[in-house]
Amino acid sequence: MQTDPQGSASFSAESYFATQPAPASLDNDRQRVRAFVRRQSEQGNKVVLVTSGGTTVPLERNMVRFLDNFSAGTRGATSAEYFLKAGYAVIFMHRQFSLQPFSRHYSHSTNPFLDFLEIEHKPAPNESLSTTPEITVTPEKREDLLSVLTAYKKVHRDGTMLTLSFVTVNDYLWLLRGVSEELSEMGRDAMYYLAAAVSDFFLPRQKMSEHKIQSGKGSLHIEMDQVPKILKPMVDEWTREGFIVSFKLETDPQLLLPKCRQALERYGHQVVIGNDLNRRKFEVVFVSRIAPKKDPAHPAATNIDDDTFTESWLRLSEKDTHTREIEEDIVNELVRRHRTWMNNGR
Ligand code: 9Z3
Repeated sequence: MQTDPQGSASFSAESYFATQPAPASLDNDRQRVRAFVRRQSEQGNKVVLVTSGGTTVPLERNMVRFLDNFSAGTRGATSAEYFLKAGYAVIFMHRQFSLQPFSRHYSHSTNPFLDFLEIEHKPAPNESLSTTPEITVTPEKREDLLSVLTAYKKVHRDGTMLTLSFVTVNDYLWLLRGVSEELSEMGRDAMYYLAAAVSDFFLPRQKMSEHKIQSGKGSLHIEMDQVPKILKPMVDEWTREGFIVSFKLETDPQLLLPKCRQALERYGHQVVIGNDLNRRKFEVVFVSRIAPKKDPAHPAATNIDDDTFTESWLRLSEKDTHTREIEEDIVNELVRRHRTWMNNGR
C-alpha cells in the first residue's frame, strides 16, 4: 500500500485483496461460473462477461449509510440482450435489483406490467357455476411482449445466460477477479464488457466505524482511499488473451478522449468506449490502438513512441433515438472486432 503526500492511501490490487474480506458467496459463484464456462465451451459458444449497474461504498460495518453510483444498469442489460441475439453466451454480473435483460422492458416505473394485463370474465355455462376469470394481454402490447418473451424463453431453454449479483464495490472487485480467472479458460473466445459504474473511492474495512456513525459532533469528515486500478492485473494476469472492453464515463466533454486514450495506454487492453453522462444514450466513441509501427532497422522491435489511437464515433440520429437502441450498434461493432481478434490469434 502506498501513501500519497496528503496521507491518503492507494491500494495496489495485490494489497487490496490481501486486506479486504471476500464476500461469502464467492466460492459458490466461482463454481457456477466454472460449470457454465465448461458447458458453453463444449457447445462451441463464445462467452461475454457483461458487468452492469453501480457499486455501493458502505460507511459503517453494520451498514446504515452508503454512497452509491447513479447507474440504472440500462447499458449492461440492453447490451446483454444483443450479445445473446448475436449468439454469445452471457455472464451477466449486475448490481442487485438493477435492470436485467428482458425484464427491463417492463420496469415497474416506466412500463408497469400490471397496466397491460386485463381480466376477462367468461360467461358461466350454467348460472349456478362460477368460472375463474382469465388474464389476457392488452392487444396493443401483445406483439412487443411476444417478441421479448420468445427471446427470454429461448435463453432459458438453451441455458445461455448466467446471472450473478454484487452490491458493494468490494463484492464487485472480488467477483470480477473470480469470474475473470474462470472465464480465462476460454482464451480468445471470451469477451469482457465492463459497463458497471464502479466507485473510484472506498473505505477500507480497517477504517470503517463498526457501528452507525453518530451525529452530534458537527460536520462529518470521511477520508476515502482510492480503489485499485484493477484493469492492469485483469489484462496482465487474470484473463489470458481475452478481448477486453472498458467504458469511460465523463461529464466534461474535453476530458473524454484524453481519458480514454490514457486508459488504453495504462492498461493495454483492446477497446475503451467513451461516453458523456448526458449524451450516452445516443453517442459513444470507440477508442483503440493502431498496431505499433515496426522500426525498419529492427523489424522484431516495436516502437512504443509510435503508438497512435483510432477513434470512431457511433451516433443515433434524432429520429432513431425513439426507435432504436445504441447498444445494438455497439454490440455489432464489438462482435465484428472480436471476430477479427480471434482470427488473428489462430
Ligand atoms: C459506463 O460508462 C456506462 O456506459 C454507464 C451506463 C454507467 C454510463 P446506465 O447503466 O449507464 O445505462 O444508466 N460505465 C463505466 C463507468 C466506469 O465506472 N468506468 C470506470 C472509469 O471511468 C472504468 S471501468 O474509470
